[in-house]
Amino acid sequence: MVHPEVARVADDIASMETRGAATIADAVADALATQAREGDAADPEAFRAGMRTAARRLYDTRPTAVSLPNALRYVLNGMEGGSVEALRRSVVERATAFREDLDRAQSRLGEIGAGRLRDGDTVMTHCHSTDAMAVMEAAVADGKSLSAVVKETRPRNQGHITAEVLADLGVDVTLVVDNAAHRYLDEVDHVLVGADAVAADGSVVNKVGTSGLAVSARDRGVPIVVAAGTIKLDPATLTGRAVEIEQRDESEVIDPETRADIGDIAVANPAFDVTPPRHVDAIVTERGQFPPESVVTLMRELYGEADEPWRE
Ligand code: RUB
Repeated sequence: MVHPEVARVADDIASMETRGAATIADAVADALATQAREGDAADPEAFRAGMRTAARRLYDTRPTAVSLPNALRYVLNGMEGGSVEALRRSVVERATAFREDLDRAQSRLGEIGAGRLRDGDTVMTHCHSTDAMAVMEAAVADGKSLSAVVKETRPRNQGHITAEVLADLGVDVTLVVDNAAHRYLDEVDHVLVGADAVAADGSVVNKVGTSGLAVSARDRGVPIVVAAGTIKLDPATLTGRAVEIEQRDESEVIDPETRADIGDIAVANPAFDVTPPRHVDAIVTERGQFPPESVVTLMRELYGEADEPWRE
């Protein structure tokens, strides 16, 4: 049986109460640990089946952030032991290690990325990325004074979270509507975004609007930096699988009443888009920064085959 806490975590991810690729990964690892610790399995087989069911429940929440299946893989592939007690211990240890690594990776990539920012620089952001925020935080900790032009990021306005985080860090923040981005690019030194997935060819999947921002930034000669820990690398793309782009409910885009007044129209709400490697200057990970075309080497080194242990 899926523990109620696992169901709650899954519901929070689906409703975006819990959101952002790294935060989702952390939440699912913690949920698997809860399933292991508090599940009611009577024997090893039931324990393993319960873990797989819990993992599938978590997997089915949102399709794009690869950190989610990467977290499930890391925890489930470390499940071992001949008794329920041993299995339980292995899952809890593995989930704890995953969450600690995630935390360390974020601090490390922040320090690495901070090296790109100079005192007095202005950064443009899109959406809210904890990896990107780690870069800003590390730069501020280095004593750099920074400004930010923060895109509000329709339809869910995650830019408001970014604005609050950066203001708390002491960054001088200007919030702009998405359509004003091009107008402000002349005044910024870097575009800094996160990623939900990075494909083997170096394409970056992130909040819809990232690819248009990257095209505009290229046009203005502004470097585009993607802060993305290695859990964002999608090993399934090594064999040519495309990253699925989540389509969310149209009510996020338009009020149902207004829509009815307008008449017979279609509404589309893709949550993410794909920025090709030629529009990305650097991908900053905890293992260093890479030109997008070379992440494939790191992907091969860190991930084997993209198995799906929750399906066995
Ligand atoms: C969040 C989003 C973020 C990435 C990276 O989209 O696109 O840029 O997930 O975030 P949503 P992080 O709000 O739809 O989840 O760096 O925190 O992993």
